[in-house]
Amino acid sequence: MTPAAKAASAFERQHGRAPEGVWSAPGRVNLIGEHTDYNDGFVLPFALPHRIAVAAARRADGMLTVSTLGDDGGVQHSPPVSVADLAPGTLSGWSAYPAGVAWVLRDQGVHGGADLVIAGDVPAGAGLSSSHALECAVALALLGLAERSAERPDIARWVQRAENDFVGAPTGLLDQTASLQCVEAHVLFHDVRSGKSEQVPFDAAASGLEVLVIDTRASHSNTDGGYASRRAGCERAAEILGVPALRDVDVTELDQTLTRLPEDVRPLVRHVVTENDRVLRTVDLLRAGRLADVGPLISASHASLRDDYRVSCLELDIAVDSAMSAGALGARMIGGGFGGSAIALVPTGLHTEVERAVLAGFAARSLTRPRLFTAVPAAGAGRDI
Ligand code: GAF
Repeated sequence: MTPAAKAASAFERQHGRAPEGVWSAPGRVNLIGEHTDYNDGFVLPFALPHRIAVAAARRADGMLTVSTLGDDGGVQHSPPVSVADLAPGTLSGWSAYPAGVAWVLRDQGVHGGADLVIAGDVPAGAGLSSSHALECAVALALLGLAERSAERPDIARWVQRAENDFVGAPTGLLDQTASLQCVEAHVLFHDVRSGKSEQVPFDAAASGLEVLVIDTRASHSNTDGGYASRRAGCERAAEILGVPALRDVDVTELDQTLTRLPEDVRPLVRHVVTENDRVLRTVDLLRAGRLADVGPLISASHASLRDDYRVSCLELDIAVDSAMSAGALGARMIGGGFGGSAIALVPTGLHTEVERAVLAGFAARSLTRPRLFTAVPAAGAGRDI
């Protein structure tokens, strides 16, 4: 059963009536362009087939109820809250995500209460953007119930505000944009500053390749201090350089620019500036149909995230090194880091060897067995039922 069908039938069981609609949104993989979004830079994600679905119906009493269907079939209920009373700091944990979206949409004139039932298959804490998939699906559901249409970039910014100001995670626009704007069979080349996007065709199989996702099962979160401190360092560096954002640092003048900065922020700046450049070079290669040549850029991204940005961890490095040792053309951690997932660009004929090498690398260090799957760009968020 799809997440949408599961959410719909769980809604009927729970509320004794059919939902008015079911909306869903996908998790994402970011091919390249990590920690560039909050520096006004470039990203290149695609949507996963894994989705979070929200079955929803209006309530007349202004209350918001949220029930989540677990993998084991059990249902978890968040305490009902009054939409009118929602305020940052009033909720924490998983229930803060849907409530934060209701809070932010209140300012857009969406006031009504709702019953929401959530089901999904985006692994949580895997760096595949399950929380943003949830928030985007809730946003579409609440807007849909209110019969309000809105532009996807606006919805992405509202969801970002919910995440920043209500949940307390100072994240950028990558994940919401990916979930809301990606389309099947393409990667989304998105310029965060201008808001402009290009759908770039992406058919790895046609090049005899695949994107293997390695969920290390080392749990990842954007709400602890590591993400926020990197972001603050970037903002401090931009201020010292007198530019609006690190996006404005010219890669050809990077070495000289670094000399104007305190030692502690230099590696952060080096990562962001070179990563933006790698995104642009990757897009050029994809437009030229040269996917296999993207491998070294993907690996350079990992080295930069590991050594300069310092957001990798043992499990991510083992995933990347094992995949490369077995013939991957490139591999890197994705998302915020400190856990979560890596990707490897793998010749299809080497899939089994790469998988075996990764599993052996984890087993040799007695680490939890990672989950591996091949990812093909899927559809973005929308209404299912
Ligand atoms: C997390 C954040 F949510 C994104 O905004 C982005 O900064 C990413 O980490 C790193 O590229 O997924």
